[in-house]
Amino acid sequence: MNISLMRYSILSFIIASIFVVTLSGCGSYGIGGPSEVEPNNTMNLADRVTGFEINGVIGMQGDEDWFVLNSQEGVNPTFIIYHDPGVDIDFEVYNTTYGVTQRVGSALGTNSGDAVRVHTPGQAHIRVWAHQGMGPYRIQIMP
Ligand SMILES: [Ca+2]
Ligand SMILES: [Ca+2]
Repeated sequence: MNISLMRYSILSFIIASIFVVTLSGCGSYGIGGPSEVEPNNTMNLADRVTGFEINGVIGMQGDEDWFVLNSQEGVNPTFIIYHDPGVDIDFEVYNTTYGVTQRVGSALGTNSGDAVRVHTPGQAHIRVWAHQGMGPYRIQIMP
């Protein structure tokens, strides 16, 4: 590779990198996982989940992911979260009955495999965030 070609390659790489960083930082929401469409950082923007698994990504510092369930969880579901070691991703569950929203449980431990069993007679929402680090996570829903 001659010098000018190398310069061109390096320049292209830098421009491409800036482009990717700009895109992923767009609106400060970060990239999403298969179960989510960013932005979903508030309860009003929650992504609807109809299955029994949520696959998301805490894509950047401050990313928060909200999901609304479709009643597939039943009234006494257990939620288990899995994530990479060295990353601390937490979640909490909210129940809304007759327009009143209450937090009914949270998994604030540091380990992958943290679980919580809750009572959700109404509409269930899940809020996910990172206490430390960032990366992908999976939440299993067990009715
Ligand atoms: Ca996300
Ligand atoms: Ca988000």
